[in-house]
Amino acid sequence: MRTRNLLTFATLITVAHAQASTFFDGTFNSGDYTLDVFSNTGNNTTNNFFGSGGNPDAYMQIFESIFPTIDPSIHFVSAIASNSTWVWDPSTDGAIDSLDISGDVRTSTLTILSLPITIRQGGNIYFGGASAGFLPPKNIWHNAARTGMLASDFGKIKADGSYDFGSEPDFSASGGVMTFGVGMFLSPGILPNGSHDDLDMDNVSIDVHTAAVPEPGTIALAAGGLAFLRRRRRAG
Ligand SMILES: [Ca+2]
Repeated sequence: MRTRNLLTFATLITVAHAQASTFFDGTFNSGDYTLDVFSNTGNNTTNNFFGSGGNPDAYMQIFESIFPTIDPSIHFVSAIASNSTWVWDPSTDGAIDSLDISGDVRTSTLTILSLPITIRQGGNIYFGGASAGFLPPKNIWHNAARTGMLASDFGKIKADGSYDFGSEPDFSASGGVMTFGVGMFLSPGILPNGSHDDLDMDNVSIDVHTAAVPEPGTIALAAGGLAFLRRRRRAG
């Protein structure tokens, strides 16, 4: 009796694998941030950095004063503080599936409190926010968080400081390089003439989730065979 393995085979298996990367700031180096402001009525906006008083210690603030000569009922302002170290290139870092954002926010004015995250891409700036609640107590830190944000959850900031939610960033692999940041946005009528709005921020994080991609790191071998039994009988 003789047995022979006639066939063995191996199968290469690729495993879909989703990844996440996190940008975080709780210490706020002023050299990392660049402030851009868009408004239909002019602006008096500053990006301020403090070493104490945050949650804890260092925090960052965007401060907007409304000129006494400006009619607040028409006043739009969008202030964007982009972080030059928060850069994502979809062509090399991967297409983005979704974003999770979180941060501690505080204001000395009684306005709607939220954490606005901004994306600069291809000369445009987009923003999307996480709410910390409607008219929360002022001068108290609140956490604002939102998960699963898609490109459609962001809208483009227009040159006059208003927003267009019909235009969104490109999260695909062919999308341009993105620089993330934070911002503060005032819509008409929020504040009375001659007053101000400020947004303090600490522990800001952005989790970038990439789309599932083939991962060649896992190889599974499977072996099988056909056994042929050949009997020969020889008549003696
Ligand atoms: Ca801090």
